[in-house]
Amino acid sequence: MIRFVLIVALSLFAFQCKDSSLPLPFGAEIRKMPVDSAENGTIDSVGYYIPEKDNYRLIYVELDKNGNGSSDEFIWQGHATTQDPVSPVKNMVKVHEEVDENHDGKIDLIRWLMPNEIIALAQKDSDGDGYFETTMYYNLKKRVVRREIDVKKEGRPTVFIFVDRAEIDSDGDSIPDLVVYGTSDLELEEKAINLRDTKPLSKGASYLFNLSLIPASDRAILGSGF
Ligand SMILES: [Ca+2]
Ligand SMILES: [Ca+2]
Ligand SMILES: [Ca+2]
Ligand SMILES: [Ca+2]
Repeated sequence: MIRFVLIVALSLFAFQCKDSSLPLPFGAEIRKMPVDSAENGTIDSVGYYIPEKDNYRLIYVELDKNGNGSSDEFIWQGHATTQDPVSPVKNMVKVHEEVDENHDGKIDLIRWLMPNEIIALAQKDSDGDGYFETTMYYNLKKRVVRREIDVKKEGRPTVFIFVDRAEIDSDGDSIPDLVVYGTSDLELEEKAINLRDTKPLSKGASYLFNLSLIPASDRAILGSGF
């Protein structure tokens, strides 16, 4: 329910952005608009906007989704808006989003977006230690098709999880040399991290180095050379 009200509140706000095609005036003043999106008397969102002639341009929003007084979603809006198909409302186009999914006050998920809420890339701090060890690549159907995990937290991934296999760089030269197969993401991650049921993998057979070997529907948007 909170989510629904929130979307309506933000959509209405965006509706005031009649024309976003004008260039930003140099040195424009940024203003804050607090919103009680849950309508319970407590401010849980704040929008930052630039006032223009007969127009407000929303540029950044912060939300407190669980109402504990600390923001857990931070959204940067792109230059454009999109027309809602069923109402006169114009929707925001997010370009960047940072989320505190477990509400502990620290960001644990970062997303880079394209129009229509397609996610190009996301980074996740799965164990909450402040180090973003997991990078997720998406396809155009908004599905994660490759997950790279920096298992040893040394600045580069060593496990690459695709839809039906995981590749492992066991000797740290950034080239996968082992492969495991499985049917679920969890199974693949467990096998890859524990080096269970591994088989040798040549560079020529690696999905990471030969993206054309991957079925087209399972290729990531970024870097697949469509
Ligand atoms: Ca919160
Ligand atoms: Ca967190
Ligand atoms: Ca981490
Ligand atoms: Ca290697």
